[in-house]
Amino acid sequence: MRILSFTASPLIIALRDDEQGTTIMEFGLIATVFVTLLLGLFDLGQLAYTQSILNGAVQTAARSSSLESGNTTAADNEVASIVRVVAPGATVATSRVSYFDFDDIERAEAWNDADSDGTCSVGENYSDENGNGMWDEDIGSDGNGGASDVVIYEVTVSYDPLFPNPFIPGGVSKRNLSASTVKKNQPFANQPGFGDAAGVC
Ligand SMILES: [Ca+2]
Ligand SMILES: [Ca+2]
Repeated sequence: MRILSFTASPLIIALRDDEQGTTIMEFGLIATVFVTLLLGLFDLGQLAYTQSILNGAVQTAARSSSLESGNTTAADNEVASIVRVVAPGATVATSRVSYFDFDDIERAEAWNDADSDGTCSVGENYSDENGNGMWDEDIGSDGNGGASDVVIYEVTVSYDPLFPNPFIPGGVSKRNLSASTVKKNQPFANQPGFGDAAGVC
């Protein structure tokens, strides 16, 4: 019976014993971890800095908007302009909801909750305090309101990271931030009271 035998060639032996590529392999592994950490730090830095800039810009815009001479469009544009310095190309969205006073924030309009279910059911009477012709679970009105009104100003920001990281889940997706504040408008005129028109849900 013939027994097959295998004898490694000198080339195979040389390749097997060659350790010159070891350093490259090690560098590749370490570099991946290092770059991931570095990108993560830069990304967190941009996130924290943008949030800080956004907070300050929102406060300034809300204060200027609360004045009789306030220009909300200009204030919003200024916020976007400031944010885009640190988050180029960011999408900036703003919203304002006004209330008669602080106690009214997210308050429902008065209604006769006959069935005690916490909402204005069909047939129940309500008082249309904000005058929009319907019952509102939140009495707030969109916009900057008028004299002495309390306004919630909120800004949301979405941007592509300057330091995307393809090595982690979500590392290249958009970053989303928001900031809000509450300010009372300057008492530059008499504040209209609540409406009292009756309605039926
Ligand atoms: Ca009800
Ligand atoms: Ca209403």
